[in-house]
Amino acid sequence: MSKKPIYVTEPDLPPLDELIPLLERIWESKRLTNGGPLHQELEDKLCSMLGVKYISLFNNGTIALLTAFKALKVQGEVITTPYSFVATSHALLWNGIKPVFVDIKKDTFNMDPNRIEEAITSNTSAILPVHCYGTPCNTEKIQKIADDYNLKVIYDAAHAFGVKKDGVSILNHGDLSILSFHATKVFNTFEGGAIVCHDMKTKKYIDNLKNFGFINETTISTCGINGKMSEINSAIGILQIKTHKENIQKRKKTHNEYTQQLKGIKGLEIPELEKEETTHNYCYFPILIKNDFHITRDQLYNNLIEHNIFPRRYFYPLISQLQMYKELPSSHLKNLPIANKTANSILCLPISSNTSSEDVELITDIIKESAGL
Ligand code: T4K
Repeated sequence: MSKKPIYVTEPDLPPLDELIPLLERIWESKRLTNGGPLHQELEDKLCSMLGVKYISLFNNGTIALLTAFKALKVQGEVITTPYSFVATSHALLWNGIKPVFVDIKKDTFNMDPNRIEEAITSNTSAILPVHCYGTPCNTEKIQKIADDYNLKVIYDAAHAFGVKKDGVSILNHGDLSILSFHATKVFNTFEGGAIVCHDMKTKKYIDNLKNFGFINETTISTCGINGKMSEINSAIGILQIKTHKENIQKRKKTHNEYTQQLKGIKGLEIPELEKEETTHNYCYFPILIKNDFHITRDQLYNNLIEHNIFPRRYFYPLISQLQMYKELPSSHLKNLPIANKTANSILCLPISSNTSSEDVELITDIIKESAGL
């Protein structure tokens, strides 16, 4: 039994004394939002840290996603994954776009590129893949299909902050990528998000869209939204950059400790998300609880909760099973066997830069006991 609750994650917080001088700058300037100096500084710093050309900060990842589809004037149908956080598909529905779900690959949890072409119709205008748990999608295959059928690609990269493939940021793929800086993410600004794009013209349009469509005091060019990140959130982000690398290393240590402790348990699979060519961010530690485990996934989930440990079943239920999606033809479970099986066996164990070796030992001891060991 853990004395303190251990949640699926714990946010990184910058030292308060480092925040005070930035708050003083805000108080002095009285510039609280609408693209102030800290907002500009964070955009510049993130571009060089992530290795991307242009970034537009947002007040959260969901509004960034909504805006991305507006920015590219996507309509009709968009091919996406049911195995994600609801925001992925909600962004489509809010834009009046019909999601078309395709199954995932069992080794990556990402959209299976081999299932995309059969889902394309004359109404398809884009693909919305998710780099689930920070594991890169097969960007080459997806881009090839997009090029062949003249489709846009918008990556939901909410989990993929800092992830690289062959030394290059995966945010450089597709037309746009969306990040989330929510409290539960590896890089947080309390609430926040961003769109990464590859040219200045697109960035300008996105910045215009996130500020109601204002060009100047009297000219509103388009039906925009309020998606702006405030100066306080930007200040938090600037400070988080300083400790980010160190925090990822701490997560890596926890990841390795879990892997060491849990290997070889019957019915428990540790997916190999970390590939040689990728720089991982260790945002989640998913395990799969199969039918031949001693108890069911939900019994294990409840056992852990009884011990004051709070893992999460990300992503159960599938988005396609939710009331607002389940009548879509592509939501039929026959179309999504791997996603369905995965949703029923997934468990994300607690991981953060504050997870201690003792926490891991406690959690893995309960799992071993639950496995009848
Ligand atoms: N696309 C994908 C693929 C996403 O995963 C997400 C968000 C988005 C898009 C949308 O981005 P945002 O609009 O959120 O920027 C959480 C997060 O709220 C959500 O951001 C995230 N994905 C999703 C995977 O997880 P919940 O409902 O599980 O959050 P909650 O509040 O239950 O938090 C989980 C645990 O974290 C808590 O038990 C304790 C800890 N926690 C949480 C908060 C909010 C803290 O310690 N402090 C905190 O302030 O959705």
